[in-house]
Amino acid sequence: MDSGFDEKFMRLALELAKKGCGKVNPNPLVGAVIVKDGNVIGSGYHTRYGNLHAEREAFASLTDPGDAQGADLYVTLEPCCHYGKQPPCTEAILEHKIARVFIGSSDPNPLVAGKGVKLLRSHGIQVTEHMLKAECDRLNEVFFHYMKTKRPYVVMKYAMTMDGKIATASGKSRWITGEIARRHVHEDRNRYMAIMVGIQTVLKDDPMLNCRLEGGRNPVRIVCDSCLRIPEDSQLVKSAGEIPLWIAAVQPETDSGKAERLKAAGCRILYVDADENCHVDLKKLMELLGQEGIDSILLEGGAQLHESALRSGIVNKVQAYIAPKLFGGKEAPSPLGGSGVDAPDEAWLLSEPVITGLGPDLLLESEVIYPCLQES
Ligand code: AOF
Ligand code: ZN
Repeated sequence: MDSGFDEKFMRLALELAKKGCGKVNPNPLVGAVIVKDGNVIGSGYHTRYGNLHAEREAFASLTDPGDAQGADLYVTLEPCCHYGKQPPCTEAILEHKIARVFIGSSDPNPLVAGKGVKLLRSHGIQVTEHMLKAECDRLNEVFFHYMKTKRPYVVMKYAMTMDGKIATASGKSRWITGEIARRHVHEDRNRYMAIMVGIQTVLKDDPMLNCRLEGGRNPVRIVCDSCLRIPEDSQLVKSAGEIPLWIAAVQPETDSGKAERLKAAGCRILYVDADENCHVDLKKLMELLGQEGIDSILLEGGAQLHESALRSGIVNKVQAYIAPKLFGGKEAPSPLGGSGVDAPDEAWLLSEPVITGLGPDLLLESEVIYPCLQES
């Protein structure tokens, strides 16, 4: 069998894995395909946190469980070999007498981490690792980061014109990109567990920050609001009973009663230490959110918070949506505020971007490659 043929089945497993987007966090997205004599005889994916793993879903889809004997299994992540919410997938693979296993990514979970592969090999199963590894790894960048650091994977997102403006000089920003790009943002609001903005964005735009995809999941909404300035009649507070709203603030010296009123409205207040500028210390906030089980955050502005986030080393990926338009205007804002860097050689460096066309607009995605303080 040539390798192009094998990759076709791994690609199918990848497509299946993506169906778990927004439902499996903080678990990985995993897809599995069972192939015999060149035909797909079973397939499955991890559908929801706590549910069956992809491999067992694939076995459950077989017409006759005996059909898997001597078959090949393509799975996007190394099969687990431990008891968690689910029993080990390696056991199911052995029980079904699979002959060969093709794997995309290795599982960084210390309970697995190579032990799954070893166990399969020790039972005479032929294992091929790293098939379409780059694609499989990219699919689970959140899981890998969270498993390693116990802090959320942060994606900094903004939409700008080709002259680098995120709003006009008078502050209007609806809309910069077209419908297809905006739909992509909602797919990400479904995919990432939380969305975070600064208080300035709330005061200026009064956003809802929900996911408007049919069947989509609303992210936990987080506002960085050191002094608890959030208006009690804002859309965010008014909807806090239905969609989680967490406010990250610095504990005030005197209690004005606002915190109690916000809590009564359904908000959750997370008190975090202040940084040297008396703002919420973002690194500490990430630690806290990681402990709360938040594996990923879509950071949607504004410019001030973006720059602070980069400066504190918490940003993993940048998503720049670029619309073929020009706004002009000396006072029109750009995606990063603050004081920025002084010299070009002090720039925050990004990896070579992955470019996606979204109708008339472009999406550029790059990893931040400064020494990531979170991982040190
Ligand atoms: C797989 N296939 O589909 C998934 C895997 O608590 P549990 O039992 O769901 O275990 C979660 C861990 O199992 C998770 O951290 C990761 O290491 C692995 N997830 N493994 O072989 C799957 N979802
Ligand atoms: Zn498993």
